Amino acid sequence: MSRLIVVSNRVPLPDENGVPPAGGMAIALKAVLKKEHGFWMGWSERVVAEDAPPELTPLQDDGINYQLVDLSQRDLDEYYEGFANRVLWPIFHGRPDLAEYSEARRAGYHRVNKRFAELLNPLLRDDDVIWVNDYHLIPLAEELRKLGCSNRIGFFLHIPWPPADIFSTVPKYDALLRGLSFCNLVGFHTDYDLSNFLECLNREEQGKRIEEGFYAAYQNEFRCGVFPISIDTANFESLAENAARNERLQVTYPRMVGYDIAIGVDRLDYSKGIEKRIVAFRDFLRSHRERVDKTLLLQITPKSRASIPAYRVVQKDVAELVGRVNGELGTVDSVPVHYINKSVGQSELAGLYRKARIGLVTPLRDGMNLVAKEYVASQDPLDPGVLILSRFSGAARKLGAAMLVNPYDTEEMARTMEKALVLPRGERIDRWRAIMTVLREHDVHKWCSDFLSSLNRH
Ligand code: GDG
Repeated sequence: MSRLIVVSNRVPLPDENGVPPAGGMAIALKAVLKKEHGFWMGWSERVVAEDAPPELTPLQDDGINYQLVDLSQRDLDEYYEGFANRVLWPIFHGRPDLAEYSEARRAGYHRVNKRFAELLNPLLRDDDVIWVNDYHLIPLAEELRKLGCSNRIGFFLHIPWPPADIFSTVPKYDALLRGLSFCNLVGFHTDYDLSNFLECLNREEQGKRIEEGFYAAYQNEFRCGVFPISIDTANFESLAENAARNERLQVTYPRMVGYDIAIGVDRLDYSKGIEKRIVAFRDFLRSHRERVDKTLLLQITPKSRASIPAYRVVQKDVAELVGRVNGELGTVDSVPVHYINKSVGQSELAGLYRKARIGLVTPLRDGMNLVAKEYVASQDPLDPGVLILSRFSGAARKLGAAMLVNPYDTEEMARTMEKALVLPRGERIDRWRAIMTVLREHDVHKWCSDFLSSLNRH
């Protein structure tokens, strides 16, 4: 029987408190792995000496087999934090001005991908199917092929693929395009990402469409496709429905009763548009003074990549902005922006989504954005809140029934907040139903099975 081998930088093991990760992707892939008896390979989160011999540590948790790779501090600095998060992440999100390229980082990225391949290859059986996830591991398929691996390899990109002019600001970008051509299937969230990728191939005069969905480049032939990721919709619906019993929510929510809540939930990242959202909220309150003391923005923002300078800047800027807005519009007994710089539990989060009249999901650029989908799935069907969604998120492509906004236009966002708050219940229900039809048909299990059946097809 063929096995599924999932490879990603991080693996979904429980945290130090034994809490399993809440992400839909982990839930869906774990369900498939349980059936197909494969394993999940990724970084062990252990940092070892540079001269430690490379080895894999097997581990079992919750019925899933893992194979874990240790990395040295230099590996992390160059591969993970360096090339992946300081070069690829900003450029793929349209911010080449924030990229901090160095040749050492690029070399470290390729070195760690090669090491992943050398460790994985001896474990493979002939009919294993390999699913590589995300921008950390773009060169992995090529490294595996160099070692003689002829297994089926699929790659899925969780972040946007940028337009060709932006992509080509990555020094030696050609190696990334060539690397992906060694896969059998390359998957993206949206048609736009796919067409950007194909444009990059064409510019190199490498890419050629052979037939629908099949392409040739760098002497390789491979399939490309669009697979919009989603959430475990049914699970989120019942989580939100039952959240009223959540102990934390029973303590926190009573303090917000009587307020119209707008909720934002994002890792603290410059791509998420948090500052422009707060400015828009401030402008909305400035032009609707009657709503001050009656409306609050609950911004839940766990820290992320705090050792990277661009992230420290956004952390400081957001905190200062929140202080200024609360200073200007707060009163003795109320503050307009509740800014929480840490993570909250998933059941409490689902309960807070349900209580919020507005879901504010306004990234400047986002591959998909799962928060948008979680917010809608958490609503009370008889009295749902309204999703305000950035046009530049992958989610906007299928969720046209949300109120779509340009996240750079803070005045438009402010006006849309007022419109959302006065939207009649009938229209809120219509919009909610239209989105739920999409989310129920296209949940994360469908994402997973669509990708795997395309990978297994020939
Ligand atoms: C990347 C792409 C793409 C956040 N804060 C808390 C919390 N979260 C959870 C949310 C959601 C997840 O984290 C964030 O997912 P997103 O999709 O919004 O964003 P990224 O982390 O940037 O993910 C993105 C995704 O990959 C999948 O392909 O959609 O475009 O950038 O699930 O709920 N969860 C809890 N507490 C928090 O405080 N429990």
